[in-house]
Amino acid sequence: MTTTFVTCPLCEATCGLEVTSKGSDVVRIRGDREDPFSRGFICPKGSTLKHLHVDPDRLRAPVVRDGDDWREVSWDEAFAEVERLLMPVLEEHGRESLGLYLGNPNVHTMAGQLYVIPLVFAGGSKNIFSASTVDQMPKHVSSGLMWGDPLSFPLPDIDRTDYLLMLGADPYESNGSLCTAPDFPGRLEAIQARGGKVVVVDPRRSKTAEHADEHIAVVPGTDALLLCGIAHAIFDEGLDEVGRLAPHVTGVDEVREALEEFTPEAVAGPTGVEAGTIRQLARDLAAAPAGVVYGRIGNHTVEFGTLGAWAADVCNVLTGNLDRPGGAMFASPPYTRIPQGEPGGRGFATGRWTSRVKGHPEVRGELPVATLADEIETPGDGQIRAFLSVAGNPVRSCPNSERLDAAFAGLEAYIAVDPYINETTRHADVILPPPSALERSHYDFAFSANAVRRVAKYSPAVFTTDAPDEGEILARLVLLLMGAGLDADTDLVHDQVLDHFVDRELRDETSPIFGRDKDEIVAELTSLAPVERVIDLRLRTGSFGDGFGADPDGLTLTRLREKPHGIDYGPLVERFPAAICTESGKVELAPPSVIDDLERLRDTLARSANGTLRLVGRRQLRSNNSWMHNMSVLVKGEERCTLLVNPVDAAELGLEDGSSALVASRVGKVTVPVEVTGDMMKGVVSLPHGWGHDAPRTRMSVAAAHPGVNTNALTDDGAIDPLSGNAVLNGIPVEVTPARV
Ligand SMILES: Nc1nc2c(c(=O)[nH]1)N[C@H]1C(S)=C(S)[C@@H](COP(=O)(O)OP(=O)(O)OC[C@H]3O[C@@H](n4cnc5c(=O)[nH]c(N)nc54)[C@H](O)[C@@H]3O)O[C@H]1N2
Ligand SMILES: Nc1nc2c(c(=O)[nH]1)N[C@H]1C(S)=C(S)[C@@H](COP(=O)(O)OP(=O)(O)OC[C@H]3O[C@@H](n4cnc5c(=O)[nH]c(N)nc54)[C@H](O)[C@@H]3O)O[C@H]1N2
Ligand code: SF4
Ligand SMILES: [Mo]
Repeated sequence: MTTTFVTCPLCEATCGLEVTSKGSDVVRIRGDREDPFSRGFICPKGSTLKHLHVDPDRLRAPVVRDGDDWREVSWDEAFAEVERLLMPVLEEHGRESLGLYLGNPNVHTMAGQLYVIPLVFAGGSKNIFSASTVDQMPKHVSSGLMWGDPLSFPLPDIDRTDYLLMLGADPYESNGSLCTAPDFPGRLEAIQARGGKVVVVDPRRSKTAEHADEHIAVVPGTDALLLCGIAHAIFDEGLDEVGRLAPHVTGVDEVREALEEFTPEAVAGPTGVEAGTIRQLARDLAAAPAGVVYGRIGNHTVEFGTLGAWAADVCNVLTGNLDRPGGAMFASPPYTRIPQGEPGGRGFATGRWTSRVKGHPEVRGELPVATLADEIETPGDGQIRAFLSVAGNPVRSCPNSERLDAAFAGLEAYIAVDPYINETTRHADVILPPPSALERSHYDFAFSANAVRRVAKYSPAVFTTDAPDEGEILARLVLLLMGAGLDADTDLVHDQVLDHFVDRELRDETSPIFGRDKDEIVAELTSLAPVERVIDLRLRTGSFGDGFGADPDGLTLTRLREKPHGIDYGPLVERFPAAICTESGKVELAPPSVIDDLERLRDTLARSANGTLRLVGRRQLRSNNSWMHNMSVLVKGEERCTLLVNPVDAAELGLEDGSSALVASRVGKVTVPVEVTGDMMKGVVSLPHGWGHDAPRTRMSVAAAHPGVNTNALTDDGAIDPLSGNAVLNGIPVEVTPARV
């Protein structure tokens, strides 16, 4: 029996797992009680790493499409086929004819962290799309505009806060997002146990809302208005006290002025939240020794996503809670250093180029995935004809996905890096499957950079495999796209990845290896595998690193491996003002583009809460976006893909619990079982996403037996938050009628 301690790569919580194996079999997976961060917590998905590993539907070898069937081929044949199909299209139609979609699991793999950027460069196309524009792009934009760094998310410091106002997040099901905190529910209960308060704003009484001290039902899509009302009340009642950061914040008066019309009384109608409640929220936030406003999916994937993301932080700044313990803190993962010195930097801008068909501005180098079908379908120079997807299922994850499905069917060449033949990859010509999560090592660069504690953990691979790892697969694609041919050595790419990180350190005056000899540094890393070299380099140059000799007792990958449960370096620390990298060197509370966009929000003050029925989404503990419905342990039991309907609405619409409803939107319709529940706000219905596994030519036999329906057949690709390009996935106007069966 062998025991291996690893980080679960399935969601953002990064729980420590204890994996017991015998030979090539997994005997047991349970929570690692000695993991200093997750302390034994595990959700029902964690142990399914075993089921994923043994799933017969998971591809072990590349497949090439052969009419309606698939043919297993060797890796060499597969890459030869990729070259044969892809390169002529790019040669004839130019680089812009290549589209890329980078899906959610890329943030959970080392390959995604290290090899996707070289892939994007090698592709040479601006037609880059990712899950970010169906998710958190508004928060990147507000963070970029406010403190100059789109990657610095303000994290609710839940372990130390006294007051948490949470909008559009359901961590009892999702285990948290843009806030990595394993056992999020337990940490919320700890706030209550120490006398603090948790308030949840959600049109549905979610499990999280049920456990909160207060649940406030809000009209979908109106959180930005609500938050502006709270900010207004903070000013109005003289509760604004920026505190320590006051000399480093600019734009307070502009915000006060811009929010003049957004009185609690004015926003009460359209949000459905009483003015008195809004004023009380402002008072409670301001009165808490440390409090924080935290918004997630329901505040971001909406019509006013960027405004909502911004307004949440306006409230944090105005109450002195930004970068304050117990407030909204910024992560300081051990593989980075805490900025020192004077604030200021290059700032953040979007719109360096625009999408061809609809002119949407680029944000962080990518275009809104909601416009992907436009780019594939619309003829002309720069039309996408060839496609590469890595770890994504956009035909289920993105708005108006029936249209996207048809668009994918018309591609001239499509290559997917994915372990499954799902609703999207079934359109591929070649599928290149990475090994399972138990067959790769891991260091969570992505989520330790959103974590509420400063943790370091290395996960060795549980099993070895002869198959190429995902970094190797992507490296071969990089070489192909660079025109280096089929026989080029992937070490070229691996070295380029390492070079990038080494060069950055050697140039950085704050690095312990600033100005040192490159060969000497690289020589210390050469005995390691490609990914491990980067991990070692980053740990050694990070806050606790050995600095390649500067601190002989400091952290190295070898020392971290001696602590298989990981190391906890304590709670978050203040980073501002030094970490502010706007051009002004100040926190910009009133970025001009945001203030301009308030005009659009102002127009909604006249909207009434009643009238249109609106569709929202939800997550479920036993489900993970679109790809884990093939695990029978997760999908067994009652049907979970149901339409939640308030009893009053159900009576008006003629729907009964257990009956079928036809849900129709501007772009599509689905027929779905109804669950009548007082948990839903009147006028709002809810469907989970990621379902709809009844498409032909997929290979997910368990999922196909529990298909559910695709909610993104209803979401509208024409609706986009203009500042971030994020899709609007919540608050979709729908009509619901009894379905004739
Ligand atoms: N209506 C609605 N739609 C939504 C959302 C919503 O709330 N409502 N949420 C959105 C959000 S937040 C997100 S992040 C997106 C997610 O949507 P996607 O980016 O499409 O990601 P997944 O659905 O998680 O699909 C993951 C794919 O990656 C594959 N995969 C799994 N592990 C690996 C691996 O290690 N390597 C590789 N190469 N592939 C792997 C799986 O087989 C699957 O095909 O969905 C979005 N869509
Ligand atoms: N089990 C499980 N865990 C997951 C995932 C999963 O698919 N399954 N996906 C992972 C991913 S990729 C992400 S991004 C995170 C997301 O994690 P969360 O942000 O916690 O997302 P959800 O659980 O979808 O919670 C969103 C909540 O917003 C509410 N809502 C909808 N519209 C509105 C609105 O307009 N205003 C307000 N205030 N609320 C609204 C919904 O009712 C729902 O309760 O979860 C991650 N964890
Ligand atoms: S909460 Fe997330 S990280 Fe933890 S075991 Fe479940 S899926 Fe894995
Ligand atoms: Mo996500």
